[in-house]
Amino acid sequence: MKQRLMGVCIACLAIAPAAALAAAAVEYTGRPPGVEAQQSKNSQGFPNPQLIEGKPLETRPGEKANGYPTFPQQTRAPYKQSAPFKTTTLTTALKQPWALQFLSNGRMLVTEKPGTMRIVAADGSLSDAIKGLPAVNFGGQVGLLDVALDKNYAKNKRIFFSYSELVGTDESNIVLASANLDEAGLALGNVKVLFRVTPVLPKALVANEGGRIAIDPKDGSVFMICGDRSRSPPWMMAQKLDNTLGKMIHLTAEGKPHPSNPYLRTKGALPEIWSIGHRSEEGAAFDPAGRLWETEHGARGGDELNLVKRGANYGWPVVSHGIDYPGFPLGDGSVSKPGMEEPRYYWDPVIGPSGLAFYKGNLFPAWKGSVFVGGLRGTQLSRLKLVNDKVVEEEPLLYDMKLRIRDVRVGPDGAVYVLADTGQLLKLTPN
Ligand SMILES: [Ca+2]
Repeated sequence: MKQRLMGVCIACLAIAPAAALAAAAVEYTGRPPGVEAQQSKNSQGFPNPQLIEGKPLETRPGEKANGYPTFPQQTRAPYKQSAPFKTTTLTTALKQPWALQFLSNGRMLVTEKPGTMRIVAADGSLSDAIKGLPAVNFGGQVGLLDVALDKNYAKNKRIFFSYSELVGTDESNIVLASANLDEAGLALGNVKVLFRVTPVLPKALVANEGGRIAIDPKDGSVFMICGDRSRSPPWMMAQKLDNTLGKMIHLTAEGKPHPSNPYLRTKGALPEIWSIGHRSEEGAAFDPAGRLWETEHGARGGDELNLVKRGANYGWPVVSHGIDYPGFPLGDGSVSKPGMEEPRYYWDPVIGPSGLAFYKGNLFPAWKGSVFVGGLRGTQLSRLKLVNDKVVEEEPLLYDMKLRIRDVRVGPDGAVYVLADTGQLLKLTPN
């Protein structure tokens, strides 16, 4: 058990069983030996945030003893309370929900990791499972993952979705597909696989697989984040251009490498690659200025919020603001190197960042300029206020509900919608 857990990101396990956490505690208590938690604990056994205006939420020492931010407020931004809100639980009946998108009339399209997609009505009632989905390899962190609507969905009813596919009996990879959704008939038609992550790997490697999709609001092209699937110590796949592990990929809506991609004419490089050096990306979203951001899990420490640029290298596993699971340095222990992008923000210790959504609505004026980050291990919805691409304040919402938050989206009505691993769909509105 101990050996098996060493290379697995405990923060990312679908629903971390108490036994797994107890066993992992031998390896990783979330704080250095001898340092006792000062606050009450969340459902994952980690301290709740410290809520003092102007002070950081985190009070524990970082995992990386010699770690440091490379610019002010790259980590531990001050807490600031913002707008009062009320939380409505629309349903608790979803099965390991992973992603949601908004259809018309307040309805939502939701994926469930075991391999089903449903429509949730505005009142929270669930449709039957949508028919016509391909077979999904469900287990660990994977199954049916993200869903996104085509930029012209109102006309063409095309959706994009990602899932883990079994290859033979022992191998798997992440797949991006498109289909046409018949909302009234609850069926998918014209299902096409657009892209498969390469190489295929043993299906036992169920961690750090990525799968989050973001649609470029300018041209409707499709980005997907592909995790590196590495155990500990990490391999160098994310730094190599001959595979799509540890990468952001960028395709046209028809599934071709996008003509603006950086390595189309680089010998030996895969043409779908947009950026490299990622580990385990769980959130992706465009900001109001039309720029792509992502969140990714570090190992021990070093969870990141990144602004994604064409052809950039995000450093994994050469540089990190965290350490490897057994407590060893990653690479030579550096937090930065020339030619590698620094995260715009990082967490050490980790929160297990998941879904990502910029607030673009009008319902909460106080949340304009903020981005929301779901927290799995942190069991919180982090609100980060950005000014000039720097985080100037951090506020943990919903932490008292003790839920592993998987996805967050801002609805067309300006409300904030949140999915939790244990089946909840929550709606946040002004109080
Ligand atoms: Ca990085």
